[in-house]
Parts: sequence; structure tokens; C-alpha cells
Amino acid sequence: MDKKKLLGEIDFYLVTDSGLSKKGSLSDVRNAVEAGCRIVQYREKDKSTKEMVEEALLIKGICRDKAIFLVNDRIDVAMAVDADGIHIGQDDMPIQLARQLLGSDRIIGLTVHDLGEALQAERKGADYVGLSPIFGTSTKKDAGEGIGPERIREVKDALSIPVVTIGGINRKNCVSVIQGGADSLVAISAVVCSDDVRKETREFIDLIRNTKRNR
Ligand code: 3NM
Repeated sequence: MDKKKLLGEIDFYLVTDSGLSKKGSLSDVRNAVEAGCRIVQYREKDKSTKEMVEEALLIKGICRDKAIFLVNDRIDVAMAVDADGIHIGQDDMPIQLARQLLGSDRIIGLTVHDLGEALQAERKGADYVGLSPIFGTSTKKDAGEGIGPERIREVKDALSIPVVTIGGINRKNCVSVIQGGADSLVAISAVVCSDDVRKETREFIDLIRNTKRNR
């Protein structure tokens, strides 16, 4: 399976959050992938490296040939478990160094907050950008104010790599995000805090695909 090619086709993107999750990250990943989610990012801020490596290996096993598996920030963990790639922020490992360490076949996503950062990300070799935050969110305390779905289009039109969106997205506002030009979206609390992650993921996927068909 060519995971870089799959990156161009993603819609709903799962990011784990063990602090918010009702049933735990492993259960969330299993349910989301069963529902058709094709990209998973393991994002863990509170566990030891040993625990992270063990959990990452299990998540990698669930994703296997069904979904892209990325690790947030921790390039050491990504390399240790041979993940498909990483997602990094503006203050994490510089993207050129990450590329040197991971090689050209791995996926690197970079968080950006505006058009300038997005253009730089593409120039420096990112495989996709995570544009954020679209709306206000309490999931990430320092995320800042939402830029609004109307700001997605200028980024989408300027780039040839996929634009993933994150921050405060739920089933009520996700149509505006996709209509705004996003290729894909992350909804953390809306999914991992729900009683039925599988059903919630399926409903996001259906909404995203229907909106893409009609835009
Ligand atoms: N990064 P929810 S916002 C992990 O702005 C993350 O970079 C953000 O969670 C950023 O879908 C965020 O529950 C959390 O709002 C998004």
C-alpha cells in the first residue's frame, strides 16, 4: 500500500488523546479504523517513553495496511516503531532534520497557523499541513483563537499538498470546514469523548464525503 498516495485521499483524521478518551486510545483507534478512518496520529503527552513505544506498536498493528500511522512530535518513538511518519509543530524538530532522519518515503505533517507558515512548510518538504486552530478549543490549552473556516481557502489554493484542519471541529461545524476547502479534518473531543467512537467516526466520514461531492 502506497501511504503517500493514500494521504491525498484522506477525509477524517483521528488524533488520540488518552486524557479525554472514554475507553482509551487503543479502543478509539480500533473503532475509528473499523469505521473507515485512514489516518491515525498517536499523540501522547503523559506517558513514559517505554509505555509510548509499547502502545505505538499496538496502534501500528491496528493500522497496518488500513490506515496511515503517524506519531506526534516524538521522532524517536516514530523511528523505534517504524511508523509511517510524524506530525510536528512549529517548535518541534526542524522539518529538514526530521526528513534527514526519517528519509524521503516517510510522511511528515507540520502544524501551521497562516498562509506564510503553510508556504514555508511546503517549501521545506512537508507532505501535508495541519492548519490550526479553525475554531476555539479547550482540548489544547495554548491553541489560541480560531482563525475561522473562511481562512482555509487561501491556504488550500496556494498549496499542492493536502490541507488538514484541526481545532474545535464537531459535526455541526465540519461542513463549513470542508466547504471552506479543507481536504481532511481532525476532531478530537467530538470523537474520543463520545460513547460510540465507531458510529461517530462513520458519521464524520459520511458528512465529509457528502460535502466534498457537492462542493
Ligand atoms: N492542536 P478538538 S488544537 C491537538 O491548534 C491540537 O494546533 C491544535 O482538539 C492546534 O478537536 C488541538 O477537541 C486540539 O478541538 C483539537
